[in-house]
Amino acid sequence: MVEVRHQLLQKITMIPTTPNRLLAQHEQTIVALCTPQGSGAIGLIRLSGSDALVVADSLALLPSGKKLSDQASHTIHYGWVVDADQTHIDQVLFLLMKAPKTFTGQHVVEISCHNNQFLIEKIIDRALQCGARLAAKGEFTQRAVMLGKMDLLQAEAVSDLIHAQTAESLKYSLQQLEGSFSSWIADAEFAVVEMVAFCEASFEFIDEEIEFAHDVSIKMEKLIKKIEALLKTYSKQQYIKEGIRIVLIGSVNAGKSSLLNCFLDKKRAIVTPIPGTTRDTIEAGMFRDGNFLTFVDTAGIRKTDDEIEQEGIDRSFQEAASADLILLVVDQSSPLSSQEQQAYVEIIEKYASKIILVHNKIDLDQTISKIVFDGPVVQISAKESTHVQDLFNAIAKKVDELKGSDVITCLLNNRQHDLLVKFLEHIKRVVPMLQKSVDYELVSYQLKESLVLLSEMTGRSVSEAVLDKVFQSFCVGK
Ligand SMILES: Nc1nc2c(ncn2[C@@H]2O[C@H](COP(=O)(O)OP(=O)(O)OP(=O)(O)O)[C@@H](O)[C@H]2O)c(=O)[nH]1
Ligand SMILES: [Mg+2]
Repeated sequence: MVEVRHQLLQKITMIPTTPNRLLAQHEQTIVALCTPQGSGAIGLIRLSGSDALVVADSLALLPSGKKLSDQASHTIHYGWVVDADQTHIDQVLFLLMKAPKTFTGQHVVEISCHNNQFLIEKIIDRALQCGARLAAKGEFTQRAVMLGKMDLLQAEAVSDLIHAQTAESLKYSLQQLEGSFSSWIADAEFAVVEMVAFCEASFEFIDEEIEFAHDVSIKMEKLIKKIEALLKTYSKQQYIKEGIRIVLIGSVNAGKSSLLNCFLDKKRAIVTPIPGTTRDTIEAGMFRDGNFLTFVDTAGIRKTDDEIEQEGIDRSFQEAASADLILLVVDQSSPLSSQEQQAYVEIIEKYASKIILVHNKIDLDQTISKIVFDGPVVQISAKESTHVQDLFNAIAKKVDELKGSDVITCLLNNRQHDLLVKFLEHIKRVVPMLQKSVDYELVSYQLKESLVLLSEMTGRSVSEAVLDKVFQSFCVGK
């Protein structure tokens, strides 16, 4: 049986995976600026490819006059980037890293230069003259995947690591870059391969059929539970990854923009006594209590004949629908029209579980309108910034509720989530097949199909279009 499993694993890992166009392309030497554009002390330009050392030799001048490529791998050299006529372009450090122990698996030369836009352009132009071409988005990481330096899950973790918004998401991205999710998938893959092996063996040991079915059922149940547990925490994973979207909704002049400014402690949104001041949504983010909170100010809700304002109000409702939390703001010092009252009631009925009701303008000492709500209610003065801490406490409590107490093993992105859902559907189809008389060939076929989805997850068997899509979200130079 071990033999069968072994053969199967081999068969799976031998799926021809790298599209031909990409294979040809990754031979070429690419160049890009890896550090962000703009002012700063140091800029880092990276070369990678089979001719990276040739390109580097053509543009590098060392004080000793020796060739850069003759130096030992993984060493740093002071020198100059020079023009064809040996004119100095910049004084730099060359980081020489010969294949295969490099990020991409190819020869890599990194040039640490002065961070001046003109210098950087000149150095890159010089590399192009010497035979390199400009790197596409994420092309260095794509090469690392194609040359087996990392799998697609780890490559995605590189991008997540760069864009992580919270300490928690940084922690998960780093773990995933180091292979935590890849080994999670490898375990799932192993469990399926084992099941296939059971099935294939049963072709030969038909007498022991009942026991095989039982063993496969138990393994299957365990695997299904494991996947369901991870998928169940998907929305919580997104709160960690993307942060929490908090939308401020209410009638005109309720004080939504004042509240946004009060949160941010700056005059981000325009505030005036004129009803209908905010026409479009305004977003601003901040870190608070370990979470990244995005506040969204919206156009006040009222009946209007103004086409532009109406468009803004429609957007307010769309924002309410997609929000993680809603701060429903009411000006308690002035009466509400029956239409406004009705709008508040409708929003509460629709989104009660994600609402914090905010009674604003308590500094005015007159309570004319209050909305009844059977959930968290906070009274504040956005203008005078009083009781804002109470509101932050209420938000923190709601965020904790949203996150729940389930343990998270990894942070999935959309692609991984959708593939895992499909994989779960696939293996769940096997469960009824294991009842009564079992057609092992059919079970085995179904299981093998599901393995293809896992190979797509790790990038071992993935289409060119999917690869392009994944690496499109990267920046140039990564
Ligand atoms: N006294 C008092 N006035 C406030 C308070 N909050 C806002 N205001 C005033 O109410 C008016 C409207 O405030 P905004 O923050 O623009 O209200 P809004 O909800 O954004 O209004 P729209 O953009 O028109 O929907 C301004 O004159 C604010 O100064 C408050 O807590 N107390
Ligand atoms: Mg406003």
